Amino acid sequence: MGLDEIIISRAIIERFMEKFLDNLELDVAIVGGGVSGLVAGWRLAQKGRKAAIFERKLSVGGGMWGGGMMFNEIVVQEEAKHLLDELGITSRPYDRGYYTADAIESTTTLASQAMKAGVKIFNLIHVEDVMVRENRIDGLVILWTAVNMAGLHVDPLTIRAKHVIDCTGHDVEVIKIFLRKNQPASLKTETGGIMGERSMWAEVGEAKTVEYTSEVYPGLWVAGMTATGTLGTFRMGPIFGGMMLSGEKAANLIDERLKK
Ligand code: 48F
Repeated sequence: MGLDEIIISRAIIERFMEKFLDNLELDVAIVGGGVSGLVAGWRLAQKGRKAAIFERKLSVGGGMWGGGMMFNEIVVQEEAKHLLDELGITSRPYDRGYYTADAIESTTTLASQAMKAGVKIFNLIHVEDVMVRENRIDGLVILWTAVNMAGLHVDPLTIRAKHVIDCTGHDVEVIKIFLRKNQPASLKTETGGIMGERSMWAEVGEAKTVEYTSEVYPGLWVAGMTATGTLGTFRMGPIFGGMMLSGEKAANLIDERLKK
């Protein structure tokens, strides 16, 4: 066949715009395409919910690519092994309930399964704010990452969502922005504010991160390291079961809520 550059350009623009327009109104907007965000998106899409992930970087996967200190293997504990199996990620038993998996296979398979389940991923988009209506989160304010990096004076666009999950990891980005812009709003935490991440203690950190995965303000949820940092517990380091279980828990809780 002959190739026409303009047809190629038109195909990209039209198909992207179709996808983008179709995702302006969502059941769930997930901020951050790292481990917890991808698992949450995967599970929500499996349950038939309209969910999309907004990731500011070129690639999704967050902290999973690099394993521990760039040794590209991840460790997952027994409690989350069912998720590796369900996703089709090859794992190997290591010792008494610990499993290892290749970090690249884990990341690419998770992203692929999330997309195949039906979640849409928009990369290169920075979430810079939320929309709030009558004491409830109403959606996201988004801008191209490149615009943000260049410091250009360009106004953003918006996504309406019934629920927003902050899966931005250690940065706790959406929660921070929300608190800064909506004083005197407070979160469902001990102080009403961000409790802060503590030093490393894998066992407690993993369990608490899953326990703390919750709605901290009407319509605003925390999962993954954002739950760790918002409700305040120990970091867990290079073990990924808690992140995966946290994403799954957020999806299940929101799905239940959407049924009401
Ligand atoms: O860091 P990340 O994977 O978060 P997570 O799901 O998992 C944490 C683990 O990777 C690891 C760990 C435990 O094993 O300690 O660090 O909690 O993914 C966070 C994603 O959010 C994106 C960021 O680029 C990354 O891919 N992100 C952060 N801020 C924004 C954002 C933002 N404002 N807008 C869009 N994406």
